[in-house]
Amino acid sequence: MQTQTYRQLDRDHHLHPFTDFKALAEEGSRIVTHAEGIYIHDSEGHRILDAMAGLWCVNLGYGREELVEAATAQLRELPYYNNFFKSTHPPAVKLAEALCRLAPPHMNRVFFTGSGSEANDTVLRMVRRYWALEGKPDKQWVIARENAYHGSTVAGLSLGGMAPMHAQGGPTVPKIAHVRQPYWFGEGRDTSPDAFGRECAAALEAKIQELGEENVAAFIAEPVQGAGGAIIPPQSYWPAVKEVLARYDILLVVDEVICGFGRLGEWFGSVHYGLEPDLMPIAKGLSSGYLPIGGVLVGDRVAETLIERGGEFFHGFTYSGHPACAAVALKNLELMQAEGIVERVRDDVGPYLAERWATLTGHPLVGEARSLGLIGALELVDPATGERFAKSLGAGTLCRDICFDHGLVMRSVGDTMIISPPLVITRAEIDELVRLACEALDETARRLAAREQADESPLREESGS
Ligand code: PXG
Repeated sequence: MQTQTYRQLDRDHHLHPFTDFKALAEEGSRIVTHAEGIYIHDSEGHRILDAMAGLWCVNLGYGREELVEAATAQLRELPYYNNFFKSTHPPAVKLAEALCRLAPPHMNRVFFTGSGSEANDTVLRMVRRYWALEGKPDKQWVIARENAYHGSTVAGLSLGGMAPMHAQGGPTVPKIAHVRQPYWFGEGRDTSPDAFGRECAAALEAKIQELGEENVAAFIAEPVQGAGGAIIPPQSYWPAVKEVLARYDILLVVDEVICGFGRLGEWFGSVHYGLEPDLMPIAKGLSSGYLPIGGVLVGDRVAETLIERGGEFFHGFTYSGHPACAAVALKNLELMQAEGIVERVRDDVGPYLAERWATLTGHPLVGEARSLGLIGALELVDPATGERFAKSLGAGTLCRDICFDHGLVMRSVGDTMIISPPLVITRAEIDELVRLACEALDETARRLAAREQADESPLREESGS
């Protein structure tokens, strides 16, 4: 089928996620046809460096035959069976064991789901159930953070702190509160990063006290906020949060959907930051995105109560631990270990990206370039003032579109440009990524200057009056 035919059918029948349907219908979608390594190809013959690893997930890169074989072999052997009603199957059991071996020592159980959102729905069910079983049924409040992303189901979006999502679809799940995010560049530049990190931790403590410890079930957070804008907290933040949490009896949920499986140079973001979570939702990199699978790793404290005192847990999904998805995830973990992917991110390509990415700080459009492991962000600012552009200029979206035209997928969150490339990216490919990003920034700067000039031109003033 030709590009135009696909575009027409897409426009006529397909409602895309997180999309302005009408605007997309006018612009037409990009049709991605195939991919290999860290590159995707579209139907018009463009080869594009995918610096987002799909949607933060294709960690082993595209075209890994071993994963394809794991899926097909399992589909032939047993394409589906469930884990309900006292049944299970070898891939789910093997994956559960492998995951618990990689997880911190106090995490020895996993509950499988089909996605990260379902994992966070499971989290909400588990923490409230845990406290009810502990004889503290009032402990129901979950404290999350503004601008966090925990998924798009009703529980996921309620835990998340994305204001535009809350504004759509009516009331969110009750008893979820949001506290300040540790976004120094966006919200804390009037003080030092470390002081700001401690202020954010203090805001968590203030919220616990306001709600009353006896009513708070858990605190949930991403180690590094992904969808919110690759927000790497100030160094003081996590140690200060740990100090706060040590003073209260509430559970810690660390959302590892993006940071898990090597993104920060450890198997889990929690390990990087020295956290001891009670629950860790996982998904994405678990299967390198080849098939959909997620889950919740459950620490011994919660697991023992659910097992010993819980009776039946009325929760689960048709595809919890789906055999083909589990087989692919298992193979993905085996390959990651055999190829030393996590160590490579920590000791080689992570530091190399940090070094190369930091050079972009010198670009007039860049107010901050930050990275950790293989996650990174650029904050776009007006070269004239060093401050944010007017929102109406749409600098981030413009830069994203220009990146695509230059053969690079870099995502924009407002005027923050973010990357999260496949973990198999090489040093030479990092050089290419940074070169493409720099070219795109140059072009963005030119186009923004032209837009600003047009805004100030007499013609524009006349038409506006
Ligand atoms: N937690 C975190 C931290 C995530 O990043 C989810 C949960 C939900 O996972 P599922 O599998 O249900 O999507 C996510 C997902 C973006 C973007 O635009 C990010 C995600 C999903 C879709 C878009 O950056 N993250």
